[in-house]
Amino acid sequence: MNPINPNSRNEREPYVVTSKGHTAVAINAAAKAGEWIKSRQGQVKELGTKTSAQDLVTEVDKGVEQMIRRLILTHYPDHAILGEEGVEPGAAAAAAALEEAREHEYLWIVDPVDGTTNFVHGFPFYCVSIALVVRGELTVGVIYDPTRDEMFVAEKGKGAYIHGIRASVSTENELAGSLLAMGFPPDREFAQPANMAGLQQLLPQIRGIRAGGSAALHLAYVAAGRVDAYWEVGLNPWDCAAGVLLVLESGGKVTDTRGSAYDIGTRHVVASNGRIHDALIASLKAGEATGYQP
Ligand code: 2AM
Ligand code: CA
Repeated sequence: MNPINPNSRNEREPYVVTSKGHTAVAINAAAKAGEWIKSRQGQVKELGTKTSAQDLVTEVDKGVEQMIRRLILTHYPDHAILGEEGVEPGAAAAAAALEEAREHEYLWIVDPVDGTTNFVHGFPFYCVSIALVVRGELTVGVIYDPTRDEMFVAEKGKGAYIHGIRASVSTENELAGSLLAMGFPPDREFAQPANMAGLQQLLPQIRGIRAGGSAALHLAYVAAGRVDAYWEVGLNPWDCAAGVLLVLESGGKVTDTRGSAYDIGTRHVVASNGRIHDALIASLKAGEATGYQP
């Protein structure tokens, strides 16, 4: 701020656009990022791995995260951003980064490409996920699927929308009639056995199961009523933050796999239409598939 005249901008200070709301900024960033990702499908040049051969990263993930960061900081230079590609791989590094990030009043949580494996293989099920946490509370969640050109938007207390049309969770009451989604993060030591145990336990009780490879998009599908519930053990904050708000604002329920309240640090997540939530958790517990010590 110029100390002599607070209204005259110091030439060295960056110009800050302040006229757009948080949600508009998130939508704009997700749309731009999504278009760019889609244009690069099938053209990955630098395929890298993180913790294992299953844990992929590409130049697109990194480039898109930079693009989203720049777009957000253009509007809100003092906000904090927690992005997948800015954090070292592994649960411990993610937890440490989140603890540091929690200090900030305005925290954006960004996954530039959720479903990187799909993106690399040309399997069209991946998305951009952007959430805003204000003083610890999820307030905006935007997920954009560039393949289907679907923009899922939720604002705290204002509902969830797909291209402006109100989204709501399904009305299924029974596991027997439910289509569920789940997934397998690349960690084979801890997450894979837990998720396999859940699959083994639930598959015989339900109508069908899908493991599409994008936690964020599966959460958006719960919000849209396309699947009745979703669970996964071993997630990071950027995989779920935006999707969790979408589910809550479309009338669903989100907890950890034991039924405790969701927090942005929760790694073992259950999201549902609310009606089958308790049955799903009881089943995961019975199958020792919660990812927590019994
Ligand atoms: P990603 O594509 O953004 O990496 C698979 O069901 C889910 O696990 C995807 O949402 C995938 O997100 C996520 N995932 C991939 N690597 C992960 C990791 N190391 N830890 C936690 N989740 C991960
Ligand atoms: Ca990602």
